[in-house]
Amino acid sequence: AAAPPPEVLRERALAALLRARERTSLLTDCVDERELTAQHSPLMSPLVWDLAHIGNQEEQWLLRAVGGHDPIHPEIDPLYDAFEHPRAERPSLPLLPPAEARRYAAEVRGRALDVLERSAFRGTPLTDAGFAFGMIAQHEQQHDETMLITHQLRRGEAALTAPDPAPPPEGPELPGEVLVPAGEFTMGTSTEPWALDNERPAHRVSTGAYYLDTTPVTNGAYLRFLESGGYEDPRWWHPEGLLHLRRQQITAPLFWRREGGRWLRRRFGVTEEVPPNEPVLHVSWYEADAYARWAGRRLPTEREWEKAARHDPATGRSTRFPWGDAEPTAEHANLGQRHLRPAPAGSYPKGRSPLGVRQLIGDVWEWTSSGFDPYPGFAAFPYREYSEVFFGPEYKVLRGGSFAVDAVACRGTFRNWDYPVRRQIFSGFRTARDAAPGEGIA
Ligand code: AVJ
Ligand code: FE
Repeated sequence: AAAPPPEVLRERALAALLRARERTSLLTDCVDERELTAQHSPLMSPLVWDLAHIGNQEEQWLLRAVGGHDPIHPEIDPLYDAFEHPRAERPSLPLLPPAEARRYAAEVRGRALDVLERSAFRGTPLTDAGFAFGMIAQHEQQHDETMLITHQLRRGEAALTAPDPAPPPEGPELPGEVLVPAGEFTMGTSTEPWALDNERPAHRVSTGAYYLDTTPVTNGAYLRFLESGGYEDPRWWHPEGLLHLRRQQITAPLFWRREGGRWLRRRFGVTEEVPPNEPVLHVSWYEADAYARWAGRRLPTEREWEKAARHDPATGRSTRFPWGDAEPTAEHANLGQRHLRPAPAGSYPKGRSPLGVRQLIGDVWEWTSSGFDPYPGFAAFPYREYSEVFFGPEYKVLRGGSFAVDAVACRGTFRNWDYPVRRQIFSGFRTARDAAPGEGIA
């Protein structure tokens, strides 16, 4: 397909950058200076670090690399280099105070929009199709998700609110699982203009026939595992998961507690009863893996997840999203912090895959059984520290995005990764099982 004309690319890049900044402002304007500079959890940076880091990345890529500008404040680069200082140390660094961090990010943005105005969107891999602008919009949105995690971890009254998602449409009960036939499909992409390096290149892979849950696993289902003694039974747990569980005295998903015979959870400063029909949230890979084993099932591989999300059996093509190639709308998926929670299981019928799998995009990041590996033919671009330095089995891949991620940083090929113990992230899962011999063979 021919690249869209420059005015379309410019419009697209501008909209993505503006939307990201609107969200960043919302996340950083709703708390006071003390809260911006405080460390709400050793797992997270102070919000004011994310803010200036967003500006610093934008300066490095849009102003220096694309625009050829000299550095504005070269001396602050090391402060905002995620590899120089672990998150727990960041509050003790001489960070820009809130007003200066805001001013810096705004100054960079002003100049970046001038670079965008003059860009021809071709000539170098960074500028082709506006890649660098798309990458920076995605980077900011990823940090907006990170900042939302910080909001979830912070104590005190709610600083953010959003309307709840609509209840799922009435209709016949959905089948619990969907059969995905055996065979090849195209995984990854060589054509998605703003796909990041780890999503590339497109390559053919094959799977056996398997069953995949129609929706993510719900709180209600997870509670049956928990209440049947699932956390005490070593049969269900990966040995390292069991050790971690005992050391950390983990007995339920993060933010849950039991009170007066009811399960409650804290969500953005409000305590509420755990809703049974909503996808389970804030579980580690170990918890997801244990649930699946208890249920007589397993986590899907990354390949199985992507095949369910992209393979159209009617055409043999891989689409950008489960519903086709069109950009997500509010009718397709729960994305972009429009709601501050996952939507009930069975929501978004317009977002279903050709085989009928629901809610693959948005709601909760879905753990897969796979480690984070490069695709055959992978080339780091534009910097090794985005993906390459993380490749290996110690990270597990998550797919599909959550309610907290914007559409610009979410698609059928998008890959996220984290340690298997992590659960402050907006993580959930669905389960799979092999089909019986003869099932799902064309
Ligand atoms: C892809 C979500 C794992 O937050 O560490 C942000 C994204 N990379 N800045 C992260 C990222 C550089 C990354 N994850
Ligand atoms: Fe970053």
